[in-house]
Amino acid sequence: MTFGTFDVFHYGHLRVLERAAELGDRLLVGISSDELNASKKQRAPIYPLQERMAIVAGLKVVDGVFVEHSLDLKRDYLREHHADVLVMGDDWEGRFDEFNDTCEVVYLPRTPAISTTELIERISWG
Ligand code: C2G
Repeated sequence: MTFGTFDVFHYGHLRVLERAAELGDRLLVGISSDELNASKKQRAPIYPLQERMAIVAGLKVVDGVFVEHSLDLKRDYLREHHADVLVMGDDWEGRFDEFNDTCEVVYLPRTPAISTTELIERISWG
């Protein structure tokens, strides 16, 4: 299982999902709600939740998606879906170690030099 906003989907998102998929039999992805994203990133996402879910759900390596309503519900999501492994990019290194009592926690190196924030800035330069 992994989580994210996956707004303005890019190669870094694809790479973490592909590597996460290699760590188990099925990959489920929690997609942050528009409200959760606004609190995490201090801005509304470019793409609404339904579109962000459809893009991730359409990927060959993804078996299912669900809505992540709050960062505080992560243990519930892990239990509800019987997750064996929680996978996150290493910008979250250490932040989810508390879940080691529920599942394996794996942090993967981020893909360098690409982020949604940076893409938005590049595009806005015109
Ligand atoms: N990511 C990556 N390389 C990048 C950009 C992102 O590996 N260049 C990874 C992040 O580390 C994360 C995933 O892609 O694991 C999704 O990134 P975001 O959509 O920015 O998600 P985030 O805001 O980190 O939300 O409950 C956890 C949060 O919902 C995670």
